[in-house]
Amino acid sequence: MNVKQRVEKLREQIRYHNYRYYVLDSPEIPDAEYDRLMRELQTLEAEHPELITPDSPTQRVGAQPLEGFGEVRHEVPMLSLDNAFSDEELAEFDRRVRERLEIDTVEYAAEPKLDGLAISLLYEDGVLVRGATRGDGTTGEDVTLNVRTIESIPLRLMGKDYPKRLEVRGEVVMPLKGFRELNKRQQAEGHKPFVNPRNAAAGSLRQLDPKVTAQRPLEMYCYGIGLVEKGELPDRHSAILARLRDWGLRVYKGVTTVRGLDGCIRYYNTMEKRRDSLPFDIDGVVFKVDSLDEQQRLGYVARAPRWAIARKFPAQEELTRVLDIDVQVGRTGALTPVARLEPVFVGGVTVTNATLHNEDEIRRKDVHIGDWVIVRRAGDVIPEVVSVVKDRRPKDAKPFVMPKKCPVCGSDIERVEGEAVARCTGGLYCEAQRKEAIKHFASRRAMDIEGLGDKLVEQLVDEKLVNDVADLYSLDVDTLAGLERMGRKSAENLIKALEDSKHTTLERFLFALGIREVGEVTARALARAFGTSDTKGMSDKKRVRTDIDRLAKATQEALEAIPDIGPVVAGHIVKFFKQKHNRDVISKLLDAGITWPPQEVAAAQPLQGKTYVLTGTLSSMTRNDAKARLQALGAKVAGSVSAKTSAVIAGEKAGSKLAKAEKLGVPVLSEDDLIKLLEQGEQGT
Ligand code: 9MJ
Repeated sequence: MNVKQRVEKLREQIRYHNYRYYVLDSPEIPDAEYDRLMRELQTLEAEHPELITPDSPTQRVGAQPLEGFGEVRHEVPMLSLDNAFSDEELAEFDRRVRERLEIDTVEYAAEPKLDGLAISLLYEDGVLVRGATRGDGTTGEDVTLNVRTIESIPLRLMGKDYPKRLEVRGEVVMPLKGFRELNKRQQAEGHKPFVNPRNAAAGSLRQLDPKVTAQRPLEMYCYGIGLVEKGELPDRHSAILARLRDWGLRVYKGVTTVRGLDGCIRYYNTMEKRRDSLPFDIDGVVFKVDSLDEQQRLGYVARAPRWAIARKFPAQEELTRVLDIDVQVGRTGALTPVARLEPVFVGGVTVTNATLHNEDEIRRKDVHIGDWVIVRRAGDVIPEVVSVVKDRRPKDAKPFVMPKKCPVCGSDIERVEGEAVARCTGGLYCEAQRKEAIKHFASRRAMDIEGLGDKLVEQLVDEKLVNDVADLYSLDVDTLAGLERMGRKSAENLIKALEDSKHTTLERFLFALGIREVGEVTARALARAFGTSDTKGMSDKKRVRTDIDRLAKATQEALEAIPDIGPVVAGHIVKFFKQKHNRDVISKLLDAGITWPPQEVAAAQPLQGKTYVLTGTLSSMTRNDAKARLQALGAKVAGSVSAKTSAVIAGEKAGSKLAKAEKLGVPVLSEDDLIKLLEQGEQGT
């Protein structure tokens, strides 16, 4: 084989592996092997520069920064989409389509509506020759050098039967994980973080220096075509997308076809539920009449096709005004500034408050009282103020000043050097902290006191009926029934729920105490370490006290010796038990009859200290079952591979995690190995 042939062979291999890795998410070879192919190609090209071609995989980044972007006139205009904001509007669209086509049921292609930047790619003889933004639909910007750096965009199409000239259209997006990492980097380097993934994608693609774009985590998903010359394409949109996939372009795997309005509504509902678990932001779904013949008969209006519609999700970002900024005191005394907002419908609910996180965040975002702000509510997360619309700031807008004293109890506020949060030092003297502590104590994963909701806790504290968590157990039906909005039946139920809650477990009890940074996992570790298992005829009452006494007397060193407990948490535990009022409350709780069973003798934990990563599909059990069984043997199960991973367990179709394991030299186990490992551990051998 001569050099030219070897170079071409290498390019073909690298293109194929790029496709496996970036488009299919399913690499065949480890990264190290890929790197070797790439290095060999680079070396040969350096020795024989006359062999370099623009579509060589080595040529993604190379050119000098641009002075400005050139213009691109779209030979076939890049249209936008009409929107439907309700099922009714969607039904209207479907009715219009059916009437014009004079058919009963329409077959639609259904796609997620990606929230990024629309891009057109031009391939000539299968080689990427131009990338352009949508611009105003007629004229866009030439971003060829930048799109070339995006690895999911092939520089050359696969296969042979593509048209001589083919324009592919799609959306360039920044996946959420990459967006968060990029923003962390931006902040660490003193740059302004991006407001959302779409802005980050647009900003990254419109960089004059392609080297910057190359470092940004961008991906392109294709959803259609524009210009086609000299070539045959299928007569259905869904089949064209399948063809794009064959040519090595990335098409989102959730793209499908549905029948009629019912099918559209089902797809919309499914995608809305999945929205928060997708790796990128979507702002709706798109329905397109699948038959190209029918598309043609429907035609266009102004700048949008009559054969497509975007069914938008409720907006996750909206504009509203900050009426005031209050400071809330949390269970651990943490002060959180909260913006009181003019009510606004966002993310499917009416929002009146949004968190501002802490003082530094308010400074960074420069939020004033009276400002117009963008509020975001995504999924079930707490709404937050994203940014301020500065040019709408009213003259009388007031900057926020963090109070010097706790707004609830008047105690001093402390802000530990290097920490973002300021805290009220009042502890349980502070009514706000007390209320939060009681709410936490009663919550489902703690003492699980049914019927003791947040509002009732606040009422009980305000009425001075309950001062600390132990007082809950002195309540009686008559007192409760005397409260506003409380019937006798509810009062009786609550007293019964309080009685029931007395039979708990040590780990729940320790979690319920609300010791700083003691979550359920730490509480379980403490219960394992301090719970009595050998009762030696001890009474239950004595045993329960013994458990607590042992924990209360534990030294910093003894606590740090427990797996998963570090110096900070150990410090919080010691400090908690040093305070007499905490010991008194616990004593009162035990007097009230709170009890738990003896600690079970911990099962052998032969995999203690090991960390596994599961990837691919297992055939004999689900990944969740495998995870639970590994954890029961003391192992940790992590989501990503690092040098500390003990082994990666690879099922069928294992992807990039397997490649990463091989790159880092982490051992890889098969499903059979896993079964052996579990069986040995479970039999205690
Ligand atoms: C997005 N943004 O995901 C279209 N889009 O089709 C999808 N956009 C589109 N299709 C014709 N999936 C014009 C725009």
